[in-house]
Amino acid sequence: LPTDHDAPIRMRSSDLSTVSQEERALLLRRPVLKSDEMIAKVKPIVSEVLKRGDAALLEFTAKFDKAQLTSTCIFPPYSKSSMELPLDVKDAIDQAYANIKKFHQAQSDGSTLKVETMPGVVCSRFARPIARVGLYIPGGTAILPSTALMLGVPAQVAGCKEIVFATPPRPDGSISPEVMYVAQLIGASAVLKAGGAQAVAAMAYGTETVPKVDKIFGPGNQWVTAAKMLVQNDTDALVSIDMPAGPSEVLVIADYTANPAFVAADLLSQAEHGVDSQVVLVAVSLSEDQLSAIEEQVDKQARALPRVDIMRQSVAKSIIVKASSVEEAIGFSNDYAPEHLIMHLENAGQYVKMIDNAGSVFVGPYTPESCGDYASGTNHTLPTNGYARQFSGVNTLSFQKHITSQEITSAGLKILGPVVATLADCEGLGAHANAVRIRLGAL
Ligand code: HSO
Ligand code: ZN
Repeated sequence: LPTDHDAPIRMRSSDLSTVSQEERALLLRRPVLKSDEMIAKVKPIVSEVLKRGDAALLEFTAKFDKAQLTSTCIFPPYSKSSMELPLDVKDAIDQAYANIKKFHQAQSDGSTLKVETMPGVVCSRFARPIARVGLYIPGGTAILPSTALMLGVPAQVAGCKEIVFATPPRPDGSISPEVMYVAQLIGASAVLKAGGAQAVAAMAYGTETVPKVDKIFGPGNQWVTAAKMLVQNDTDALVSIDMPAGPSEVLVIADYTANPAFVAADLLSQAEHGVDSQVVLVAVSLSEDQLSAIEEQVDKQARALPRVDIMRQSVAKSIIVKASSVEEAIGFSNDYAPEHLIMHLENAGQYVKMIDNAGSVFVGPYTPESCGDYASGTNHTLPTNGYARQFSGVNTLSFQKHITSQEITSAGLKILGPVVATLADCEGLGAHANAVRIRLGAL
């Protein structure tokens, strides 16, 4: 479609004080994802990889990524030439790695939880790494070595034994040096040169050369997301996934203290991700002048940025919601459950306790989302599409599972046994009751 380059790059406005319940519900909605249709489309790709392994994988890579490969994976030791980078980029990756590692190490659950529920009845719980994980690193319109860090670091910190990266190769068959450098930093055991549904299938089932994994992580386009959903439901694959993924989104709450240029910059940093990015500004009692200042900045900054054509489309689908108090704004945000929430508010920190639903929160004028996207330490793989209501972002515990354990002494069984026998009788499960009584009889 031809775009009108003179048309202003601007968002639509609504006012919470005048919208009906139905209109408010529409403001909270994301564009519908047709997951059934997509699952039907990826099914043949997934079955081909399951049936024909490497041969199918290489054919799909030739077809979709235009890369003619002779092997599916790169295994360590990775060559120095595959990760050659300018020194400033290397240093920046190293600093991001250190910060992300520090924050994710602090989340690691190394201790054993132990509780004596009755005298002689000790219950405990401890974490173990998921042995083999597959990390999908999108290619597409931007290379995302930051996603390699966000998935790779917690996998490494959690102690996963096998960490497989998957990322679409460039047409010459190579992988970006940034991604290779991160693979080396986090100790990835293989880099699968494939993308899309075919990469997900290869990791879910394994092929002659691609290691099978136990859990698949990472954002991706609709094909990747649908393939993840499909393999998760296949008991033969015996694989789980991190979370349902949808287009990236940000909700910015701004009051009269907000710097219009900062607000606009934050909105655009999310809008540049893709034409389907969701950007919402909740304006708290802003005057018309203050609102126009933000709108002018959106238009002006967007025109000067390299991905203006993407932003033109995503901004056009985005909304400004007028609220008359911070409480009303946060109430709307909690109902929207944004992936990212940025608070340009006077004393923003005092409102964090009111946030019930959000993937990650950015507090105050000097905390751009970009810092969390790359290098402050928090993870950028976060729940979208309203799933922040029930999902956490990727974190160290996403790469571990918990095992419970119990040890009961004979004294413990004397007091707990009768309780269990009664309940087992109640359910008519005599063998359960017997397993207790046979011991009580021996005591
Ligand atoms: N904002 C994106 C993550 C990202 N940003 C990667 C830049 N690179 C989704 O949370
Ligand atoms: Zn981003």
